[in-house]
Amino acid sequence: MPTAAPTAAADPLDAVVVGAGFAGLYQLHRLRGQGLRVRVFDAAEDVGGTWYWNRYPGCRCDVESVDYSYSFSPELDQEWTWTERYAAQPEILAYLRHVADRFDLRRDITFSTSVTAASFAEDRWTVTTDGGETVSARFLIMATGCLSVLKPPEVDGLDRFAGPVHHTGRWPHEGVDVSGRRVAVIGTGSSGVQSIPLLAADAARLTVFQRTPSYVLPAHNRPLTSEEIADRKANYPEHRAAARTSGFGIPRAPATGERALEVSPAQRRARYQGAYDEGVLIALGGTFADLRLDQAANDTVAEFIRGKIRDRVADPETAEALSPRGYPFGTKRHALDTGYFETYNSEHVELVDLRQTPLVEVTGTGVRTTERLYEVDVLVLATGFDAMTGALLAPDIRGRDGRTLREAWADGPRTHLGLAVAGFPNLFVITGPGSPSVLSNMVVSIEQHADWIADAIAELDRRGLPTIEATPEAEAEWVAHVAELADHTLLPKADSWYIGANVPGKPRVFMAYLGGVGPYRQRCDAEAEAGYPGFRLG
Ligand code: NA7
Repeated sequence: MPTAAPTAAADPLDAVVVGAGFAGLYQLHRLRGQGLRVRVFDAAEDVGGTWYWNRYPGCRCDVESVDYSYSFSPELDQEWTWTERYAAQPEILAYLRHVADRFDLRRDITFSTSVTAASFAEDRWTVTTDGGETVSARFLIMATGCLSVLKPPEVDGLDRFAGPVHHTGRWPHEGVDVSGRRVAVIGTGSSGVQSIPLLAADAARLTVFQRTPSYVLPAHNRPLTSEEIADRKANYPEHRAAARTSGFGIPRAPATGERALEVSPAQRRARYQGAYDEGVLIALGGTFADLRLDQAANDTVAEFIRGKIRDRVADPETAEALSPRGYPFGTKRHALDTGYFETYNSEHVELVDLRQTPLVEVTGTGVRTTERLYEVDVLVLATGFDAMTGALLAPDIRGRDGRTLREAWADGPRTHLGLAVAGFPNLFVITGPGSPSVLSNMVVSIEQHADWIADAIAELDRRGLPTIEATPEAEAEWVAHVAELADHTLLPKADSWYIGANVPGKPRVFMAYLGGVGPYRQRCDAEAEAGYPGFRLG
């Protein structure tokens, strides 16, 4: 039975939250807990965000399950039991569905609905959806995820291809049967690295089109033992607390401060080998203090990884083509793999090096490079996302005086603390540009932001104030600080999605805060404790 769409007047919401992934679910739970009326919109048919959409074979998190999970509920920690060291997508989605049910979140979520526009006037946001609905709320909270708007490859003819074309970020729910078929994969970032071994296992022939080889380290994924689970369940509070003050949102022993070139080559190698064997995303980068800072130091770890690729790939030419060169380790997102390099030892798997023979077009029957046409039946695009700003700029968001967010960010994203934007009162961004976000354990960063936002709203309500807005001065200072931290490192050197380089025409601005999760939390807490000096409270 159709229901009447609520009108702005009939539906005096406190907050609209856009997105029902890790961020939106927890934000809803928090705000509801302080008695606010909240409505969440999500384009998907169910909760899950990135874990709803990314269903490609092999999709799994590369932060350990026991770290990549909510910390806000000790009961949830005890009830939920992860089965693998690195949970696969179906298990993470099941976890988020469980969270939605357990905390009765679905009743405030409208699914299959995108927010298309939002404008601020008279202390409220008016939010419009693609369902034609308009709602009004005091606060607009973007929980849209950092990697949710797809980036297709820049190649002509995709629409001419006769067979199925699937982006890894929109994989069909029923799966894709590639058995006996010739499959092409374009892209060798995390999604390519994870899916290629499984696609190869079923396909008759697999052709991988690689533009930039990734630094790839073994995940050493495995089932968790009952002892490990019992131990973690007994120690969750300590572990969660350590995550919150750590550098990446993952508890690790503090770095020693030792520099890579201070030790002998044998000592260096032993240190790298130990980290390589650990199978932890941040272990290798944490072996020496200067790997992110000094090219010569970084060269040593890059060469160590290239040596491992030579060990794992039988054909020397293929090994060389798979070896990352020309950008430092850790400056583009590296990946954890299970059997990635060994896949290229199979007769039916072929690597096409697009640096030697660039893509020309997709035809009705396959993919053409400058060298030849590769005929295939299925085309897989593992070509990534319009990262960090894509989903924030997709709706038409208008702040004070009708100024659009697209105008405000024409030269790159600008935020105060990655949380708020000058000229856009009562708009909050969860894990926005200028916060640790993608350079951290996302769940830890999400919880921190959702808590900070909920506390800020509670403070406004306590003081009876309608609005909170970042000042242009605080924003400018924060933008400069984020850039300065990045410029101190090797990270801006690479053409990565951290800096917008994967999307033609996107401003080249380093978008993540590099000061670390713990110090960043302290900075945000200090802002609140000092009465929000970087904000105007109206
Ligand atoms: P990524 O990491 O952005 O990887 C995309 C890959 O697709 C990467 O190898 C790109 O090469 C390649 N690509 C993109 N456009 C093209 C074109 N036009 N031609 C050829 N190759 C292309 O996305 P993922 O989905 O793998 O991973 C996203 C994140 O998910 C990951 O970082 C983790 O945080 C989890 P390029 O490097 O641009 O030369």
